[in-house]
Amino acid sequence: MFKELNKAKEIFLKNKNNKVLIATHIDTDGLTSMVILKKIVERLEVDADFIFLKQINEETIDDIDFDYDLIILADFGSGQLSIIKEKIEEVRYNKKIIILDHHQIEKERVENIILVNPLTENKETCGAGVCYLFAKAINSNWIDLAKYAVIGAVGDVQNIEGKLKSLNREILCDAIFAGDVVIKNDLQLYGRQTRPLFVSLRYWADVRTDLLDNDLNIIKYINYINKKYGIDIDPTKSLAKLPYSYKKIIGNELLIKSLQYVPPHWAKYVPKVIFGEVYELSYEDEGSYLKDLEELSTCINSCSRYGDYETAINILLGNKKYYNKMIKNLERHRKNLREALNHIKTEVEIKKEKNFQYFETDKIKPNIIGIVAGMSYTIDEIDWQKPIFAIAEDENSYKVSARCPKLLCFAENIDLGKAIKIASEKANGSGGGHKFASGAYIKNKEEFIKCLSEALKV
Ligand SMILES: [Mn+2]
Repeated sequence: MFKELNKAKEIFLKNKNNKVLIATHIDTDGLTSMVILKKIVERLEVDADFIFLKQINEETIDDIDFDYDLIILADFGSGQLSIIKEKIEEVRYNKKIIILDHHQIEKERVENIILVNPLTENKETCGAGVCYLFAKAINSNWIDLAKYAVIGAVGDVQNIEGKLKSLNREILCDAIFAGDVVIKNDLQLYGRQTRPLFVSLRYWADVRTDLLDNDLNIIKYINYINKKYGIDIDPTKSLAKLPYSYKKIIGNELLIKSLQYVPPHWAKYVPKVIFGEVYELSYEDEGSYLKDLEELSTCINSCSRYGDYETAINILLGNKKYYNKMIKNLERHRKNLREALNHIKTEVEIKKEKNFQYFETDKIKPNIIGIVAGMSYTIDEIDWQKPIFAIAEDENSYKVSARCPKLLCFAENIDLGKAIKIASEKANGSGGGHKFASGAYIKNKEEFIKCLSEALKV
């Protein structure tokens, strides 16, 4: 990979005075990739244009203008090598393409493509992580960009096991050394800075207990803990405001409770979904939506998933003028998620198969269907010990998003990325992703469902 990084750097510097096109994905990782690349071209005074793409496929490949002297793709491209190759041949593109990515690599050798991907040496980082390593290859002093890679890694849930590892760990160290990011140990509950504790507990779905979506039980539970330990946890305070000693007590109690709800062979993985590291931006205010990286990632998604890249990028760049706009976007995003969940609860049939479950809808927009699929584990009717596939209509095809609980992923060795790739290719589509979260675009949903059960066994 470092050989490829150096090659990429060499070619980039050779094109310093030429026209460069940079295309990135639209999620948090794609946007942080874009910010890093934007900083690089600014610092080197390179003339570059930027575009965002939801994905690369036979149709969207035409949105990439092959008149540029150099094309850089970030946070996608590895899985679309044959589509890119076809296009290169069609337009007789004889210049270079640099791919900075971390997705599964399609087995296809393409001349003129420099592929930088940590999977080639079994390491882990996100798209923005690869962009950061690219930046560092150019100038090793640019550790001020490391924080964007850490945000990208959290956005891509690479901290799934409670901490960032592998290359992400090294990048995290740079971000800490630069003074931008701090690590804390905390409970793995969402909303550490901005939600009352009882709300964080309400939506905690990594283990389905009697606390899920049940405020009355949560308040009783906190009272019980307070009495048992002679302490005074205030459930209306955010997690970030609680003393560490209280969090340890809550965590231990949560562990004891959770163990009653999981199959025996899952038990050893439960601590990982309760305790772990969290990451914060050192320079943001306590209680701000931008402080905790998980929450920040939601903010970025709430802009970028609806096409408001300007706000997302400016928030990442620290431009506070965009804070109110972002909050408005966040409120709209939350409202859409709430409505989508309600729609699943009341109007959608959850179809249960032996080793998975799925639902179909034409009411949830493809841009949030993946997030909604993940949140659907807060719904009673969804079996929390099986993967879920959500199928949404998208113009003339279907967008499928798959999710599974972290514990299922740890204990059962499920690989949703592999499964969705196999099944989607049999359904006139394409897809891929990670073990616990993946997505696809397909034409034939009956065929897709038919193939899925087998694909999940591979
Ligand atoms: Mn990514």
